[in-house]
Amino acid sequence: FVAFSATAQSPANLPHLQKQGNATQLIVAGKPFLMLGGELGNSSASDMTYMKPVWPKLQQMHVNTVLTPVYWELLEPQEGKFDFTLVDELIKDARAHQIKLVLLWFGSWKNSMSCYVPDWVKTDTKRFPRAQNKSGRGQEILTPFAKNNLEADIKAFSALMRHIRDTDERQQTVIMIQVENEIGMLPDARDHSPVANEAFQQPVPKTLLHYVQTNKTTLAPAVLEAWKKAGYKTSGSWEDVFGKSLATDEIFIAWHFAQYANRVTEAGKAIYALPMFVNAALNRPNVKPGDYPSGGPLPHIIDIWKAGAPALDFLSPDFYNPDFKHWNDLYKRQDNPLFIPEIRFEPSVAPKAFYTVGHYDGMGFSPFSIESTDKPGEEPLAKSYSVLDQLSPITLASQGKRMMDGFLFDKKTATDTVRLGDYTFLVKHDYTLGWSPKAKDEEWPMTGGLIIQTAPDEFTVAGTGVVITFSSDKPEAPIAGIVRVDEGKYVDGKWQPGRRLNGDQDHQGRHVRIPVGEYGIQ
Ligand code: N0T
Repeated sequence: FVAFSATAQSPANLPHLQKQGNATQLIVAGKPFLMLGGELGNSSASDMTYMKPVWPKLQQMHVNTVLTPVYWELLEPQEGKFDFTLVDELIKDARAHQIKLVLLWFGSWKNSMSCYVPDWVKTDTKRFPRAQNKSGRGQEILTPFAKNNLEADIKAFSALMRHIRDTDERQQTVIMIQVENEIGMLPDARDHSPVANEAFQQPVPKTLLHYVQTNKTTLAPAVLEAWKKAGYKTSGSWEDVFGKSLATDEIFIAWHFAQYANRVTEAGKAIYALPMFVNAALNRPNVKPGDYPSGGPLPHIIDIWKAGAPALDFLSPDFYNPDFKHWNDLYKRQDNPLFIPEIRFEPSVAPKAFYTVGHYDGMGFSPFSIESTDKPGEEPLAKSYSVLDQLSPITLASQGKRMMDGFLFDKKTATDTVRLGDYTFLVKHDYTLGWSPKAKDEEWPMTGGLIIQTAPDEFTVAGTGVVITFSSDKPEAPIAGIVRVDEGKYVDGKWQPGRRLNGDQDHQGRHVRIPVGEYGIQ
């Protein structure tokens, strides 16, 4: 009798996305995983000595996933000669600190520019042509229209994915890949190089025309508007179908960026099929494409990316804008789960992380330049992540099932209602009580949290700076009141109650409250 045991992972065991109700979850090692992330500053991961003191900081903040660039210029310093030293050390150090990795492929484009391409690409503009502006001036941006550019990127990215497969398939420290970084054209709405101009005269591809026709009722605003104005044509050049405007220039370049990213993604997945996504530098209202990076995976043209890059698992927003809810509402769709790969690292990330998990069933959250803090243990984020980490078995089990919601408050938007089970909760910023002297301040710190129904009449609340009252939706119930409130924590998924909160702490049974400055679970 000879026993045989397979060691190789089947693709089903790789990190992958899976639906639960109407939420999409990241599955790692067979279980849903919440990425309590942080993205490194751009240059930190080019020197593992520099990184040494960073790892313990990350652990102190309860970061379980690091988003870190892999730089094409350092991966392939000479054409065809790959150096995996940095990647190997990165993976080794991440493992030693029980941290997962999302690798950001700084390949052809990084914030529009091509600053991470190796010097043999940078200096050979004949072989690796650049995008041009309207007046024919070459940019420090590879054109997406040159086969050589795409092939060189694919070669390098494939080598990377092959190496990760060969060295990490068993342990799966690398769980996801971002393809390129904040793709978008500058300084004009589209590339005006000769190859680009030629492509612009070509008919709009059938795939795209088919997509816009099939999805006519839900089309992204800029696409619909352009197509409508030009009379809903179903064949012809880009200007025939979408009219002559900057919107058309953006649609055109978005399609070609999407196709390029799609080919890179397909090539990588054919070797090692990790989930892959792209991120967007958000635009601002009343700014023209080209003044912001044109044609990135932005909400007003999102369908172009959905049609042009089906190999990508989702598209993500980077937050350096206000209006957190506004943009998240646009990115969270049935065909697009929410993951926030970058957000400016400031105190408000703490309540925003709660809101992302509770309200959007977010797959993860990741402040940018996470290593920049000097007091990691005291960061509001550390307190928020500690709570989210304890709660993750419950939040993950509740996603997509109408058992959980989140809330986010400032002085202007200080109240919200949440319905769960037989109850309606009126949730408010703690300062609406007026009990704190700071309630008189001009500005209030952002606060927020989440609530989960854990049994018909039992709810778990977590967050900071919130106060909650509730009423029953049962027609026969004259009042709804508090039986008991316990604060506590989860240790290895088991609830360990601390104080019984009553009297002043629940206002003699009137409300549930987590004051500003405290981060807790009740
Ligand atoms: C981000 C980061 C990094 C006042 C900026 C944001 C990262 C990239 N780009 O630190 O460069 O690699 O993805 C661009 C948005 C800036 C808006 C500034 C508004």
